[in-house]
Amino acid sequence: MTGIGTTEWVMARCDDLTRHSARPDALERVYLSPEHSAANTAVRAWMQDAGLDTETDAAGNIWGRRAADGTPQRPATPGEPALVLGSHLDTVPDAGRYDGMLGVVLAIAVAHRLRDTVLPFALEVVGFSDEEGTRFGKALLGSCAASGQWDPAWWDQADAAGVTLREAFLRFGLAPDRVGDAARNPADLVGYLEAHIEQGPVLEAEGLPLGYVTTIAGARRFVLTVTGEARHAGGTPFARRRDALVAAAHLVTRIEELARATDSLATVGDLRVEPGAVNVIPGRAELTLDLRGRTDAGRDALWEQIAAAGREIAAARGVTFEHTETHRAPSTTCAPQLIDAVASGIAEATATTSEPLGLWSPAGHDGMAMGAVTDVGMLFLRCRDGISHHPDEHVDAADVGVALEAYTAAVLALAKEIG
Ligand code: HGY
Ligand code: MN
Ligand code: MN
Repeated sequence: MTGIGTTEWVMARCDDLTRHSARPDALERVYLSPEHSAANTAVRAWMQDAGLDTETDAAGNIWGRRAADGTPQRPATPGEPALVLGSHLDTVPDAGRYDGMLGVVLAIAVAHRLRDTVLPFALEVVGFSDEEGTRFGKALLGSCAASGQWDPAWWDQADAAGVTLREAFLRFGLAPDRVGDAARNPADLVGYLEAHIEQGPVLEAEGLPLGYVTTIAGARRFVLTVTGEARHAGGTPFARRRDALVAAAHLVTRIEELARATDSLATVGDLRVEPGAVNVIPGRAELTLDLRGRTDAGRDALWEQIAAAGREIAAARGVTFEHTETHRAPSTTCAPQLIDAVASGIAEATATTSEPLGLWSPAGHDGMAMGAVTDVGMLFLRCRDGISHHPDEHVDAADVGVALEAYTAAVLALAKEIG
């Protein structure tokens, strides 16, 4: 592969990965899909071009590894702790091409740049298979498997077509009862260092191409169900109605009111109504709720207020309110040693004397799972107008070039520190 490890190569690979989509008109690549398999195949080849031996683990994550002396080595080879670089390859519906994918491709490029450099640790690159949780609800499934946090209760989560996670595993060629084999031994890990677009406006507002992450916001996700009575839109006077959609609409605006009064964030991303006919009063409304906060306590306090509001609205409108939690991940503080390495990498790459900027990430990342087994650090890249989870997601090639230098320098700074 010509130019491997260059900015042009990185940008072109992110473009390549947009080919592996479930839709011809938009980018959508979910866990255990044919597109997931195709993306893994493409990334595996690029890892091998970068001098890594590769393997798909028992949860569908794609890994590459080289030993400390630079020789290709089977991923998860015990005995030589590894620094893991990487991000995720799955997407939200109608996604941008950099959320996740840029981090995986940058990690491969850094591995190539260091292929002839002896390090005090092995180097691994991972493409996690399900950070978004788009298909089954629970997010971070790939990194939860890698960090030994798989919960058997997840097997029965089903996608929109009713295919359970267990069934999807089998169809993908994975063995559900072997998912535990993906768990990495903490003793075999030096740390997890991810590069990712900021997915927010701060770096652009500060006029900076890069920053380091201090903490990643903790997240919880729910399905909220409001049940009333489906009735004739003409024959049912208002006094007799138990309209699930009107009650849900009140709840949606109440959720925003409550969240705006805190420093947490709440989003209702999807609302489905049954039976969904123009002349039938909705009998059932199902909403998704995404909650995240600077602290888990703040996030959880907001949830208690939202649940209380749901109960109040249900009582007032004669409907029922139920909730199911589908995902929870703790706020994660990045390790000082990795923060120092990333900050020194940024300082070297941007040749500035000013202190690199540290910022918290309201966006979730695989580091929230990997933090259970190893130190976590993140390098953020500026993205235009903070846009993400949208096809207009954009990074400047110049910023990617600086990130390549900073990411490489961060690995070398850590090597020097540890070596
Ligand atoms: O939802 C998030 O914050 C991440 O993009 N999965
Ligand atoms: Mn995302
Ligand atoms: Mn992401």
